[in-house]
Amino acid sequence: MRRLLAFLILVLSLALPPGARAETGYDLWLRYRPVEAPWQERYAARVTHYTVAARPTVIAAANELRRGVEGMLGYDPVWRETVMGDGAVVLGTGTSPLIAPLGLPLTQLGPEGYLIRSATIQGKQVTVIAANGDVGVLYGVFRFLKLMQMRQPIDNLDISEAPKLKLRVLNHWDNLDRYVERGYAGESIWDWQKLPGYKDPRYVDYARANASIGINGTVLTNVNANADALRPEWLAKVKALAEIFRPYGIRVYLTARFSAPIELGGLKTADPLDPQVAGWWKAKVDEIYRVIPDFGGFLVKANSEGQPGPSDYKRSHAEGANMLADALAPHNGTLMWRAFVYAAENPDDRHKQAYAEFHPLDGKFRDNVLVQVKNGAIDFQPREPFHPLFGAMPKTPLMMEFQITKEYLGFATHLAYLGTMWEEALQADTFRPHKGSTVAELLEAPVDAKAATGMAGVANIGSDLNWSGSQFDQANWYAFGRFAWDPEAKAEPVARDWAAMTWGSDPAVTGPIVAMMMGSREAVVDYMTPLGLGHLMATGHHYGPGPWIADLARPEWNPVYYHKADAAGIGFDRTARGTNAVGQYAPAVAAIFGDRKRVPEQFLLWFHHLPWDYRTRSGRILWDELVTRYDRGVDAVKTMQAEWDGLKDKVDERRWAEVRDFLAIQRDEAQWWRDASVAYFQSVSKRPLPAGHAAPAHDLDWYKAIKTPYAPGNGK
Ligand code: BDP
Repeated sequence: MRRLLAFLILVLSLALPPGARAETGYDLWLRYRPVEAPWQERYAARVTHYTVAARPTVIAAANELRRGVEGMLGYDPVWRETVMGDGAVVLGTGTSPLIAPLGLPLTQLGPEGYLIRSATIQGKQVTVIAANGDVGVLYGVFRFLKLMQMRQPIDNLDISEAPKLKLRVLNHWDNLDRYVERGYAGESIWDWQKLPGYKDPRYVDYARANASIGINGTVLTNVNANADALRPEWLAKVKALAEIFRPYGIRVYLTARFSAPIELGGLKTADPLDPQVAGWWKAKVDEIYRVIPDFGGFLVKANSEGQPGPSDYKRSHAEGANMLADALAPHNGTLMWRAFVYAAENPDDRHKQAYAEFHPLDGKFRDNVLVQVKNGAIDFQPREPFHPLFGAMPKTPLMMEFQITKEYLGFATHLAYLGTMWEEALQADTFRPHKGSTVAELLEAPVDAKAATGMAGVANIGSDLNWSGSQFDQANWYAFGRFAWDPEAKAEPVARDWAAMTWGSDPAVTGPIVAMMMGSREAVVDYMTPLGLGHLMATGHHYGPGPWIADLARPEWNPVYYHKADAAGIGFDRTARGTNAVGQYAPAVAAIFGDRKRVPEQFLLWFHHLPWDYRTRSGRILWDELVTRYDRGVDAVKTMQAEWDGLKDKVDERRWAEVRDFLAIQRDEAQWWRDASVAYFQSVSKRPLPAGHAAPAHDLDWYKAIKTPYAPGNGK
């Protein structure tokens, strides 16, 4: 009997469709699950064997091709020295003997672009994946595999692609003890303690995933920097990672603590104009390049939130940055200098401080400096207008900084696809120098021929099995790569690509998933900070609502500073009558933002303080509109739950259940946000809830009493 049972179990398990085996999400969007008929046959005819030269990056490309074909088509395409028949995939640069005679138009593709073409070589039908540099070949292979993942034809190809930005980097806010600041996916994947002796195979998968979306740099350490990362024993660990990443076209960068000459060098000062200080940095940089010849450079957070910097010595950000840039320049290193500054001593609107400090420095930075600007002027809120520095420093290379990790958007459990947020920021019209000058365009156009361009994303990667803390947060890592490659990208097709590769190409699966993703960030905005509110999170860890908080040391750390609700109304007056932050934008933009009738309603309370009975565009008064939006956010989460329920048997059980449970957490927390916020604002507005909107489940004190001191990610 027992044997019969065992036999039955065996038969049943063999009968399971392959997609049904438990998946953890570790494979990300590179799942390469078997392709069904008739695609299997069509693809297989086109991938019978491949040719490639023996160089590390093209070998990595070939290995990825083999992995993908093995997974999707069920066989290992063999390597051949040359084209042996139809179906060869020819990988190489324009100079490789099989490709050169084709005279492909590669020049305009730059060092990282690629071309995929169906061609005839020696009378055989082949697919050529060609580039100027080996990394382009690797990118091309990922694209070729994506066609199959997306069930698109591969027989008549003519694709050419090149990245629009030069630097596409992740910023890991990872401490040396593996704690990740604002990390919700476990601890740092850099197992420093075991490096360089043990190299976790996961590092290779990290590199593959990044290369698949064109990321070409990674800052390994936290912006709140620790000088110890620059010590020789640490550089040996960094070198080990650099060697693993190199074949994948990824350079490593470190954060540089501005006071390192004091902490490591024993100097009395870190004054950037002191020759000893400059000498120390030069020697340190030379040492780093001896260890890591293709080291990318530094990222620096200076004079911001307690970090040391040039202002400690009454020097400007340009003086500080240039000193480091000069040390890096002989090695072609890049310095990314953050514009995220605001000071406790400065009573001016925090929104205005970075602009005030950096705008006068336009044109004063060295060529190899990129000033790294967050998308908005405050701090990665669920919604912010674009940063006024974009377009305001035409002589300075600016790079975008987005936050992939969801510090302010519900940590790992809330489903919030950030592609829509990034598209919104990148498509914002700065009107500088003219109407139609979008943020994306400014990022793409180098200020001069040699100047760098770039985009940084604060990583959401950690030691969790699924890398990002949730299945859906992988989409944000993926989307970041896509937007960094092409700032003109659109959120919806990017979501569609990710959904098909990650969950399966069946439109009955991708349709609902894309719909969920596209509305998800707006839902968070609605249940946390609707109508242009911002920064209303609880203190420190930023987990959950805290709009009532008013007792923190620095005024701009308090939520009340941001919403300014009182008996008369709510909102931050940043018009000319208020702080005049609108004056930092181009006049045409200032005219829109500064006019309560013209400002997009999504920024209404960001720029205006308005009476509770102000008539909004829906016809409702402001108070009623606010409550309506909070409820809309909660309802949107319920809709996502229903959509996900409908996918129960269409995706693998384990990932499906994880998402279901996370959505339930999100629903509860959305309700918490809504109820706590409505209870608080009602205590100020003293207005009744509009008809049909339920009273919060508890009184305000109940929400105020909630304390979650162990919420993850808090800076240490
Ligand atoms: C804030 C984070 C803080 C970071 C800071 C930054 O709360 O942990 O150190 O940004 O970007 O959003 O430097």
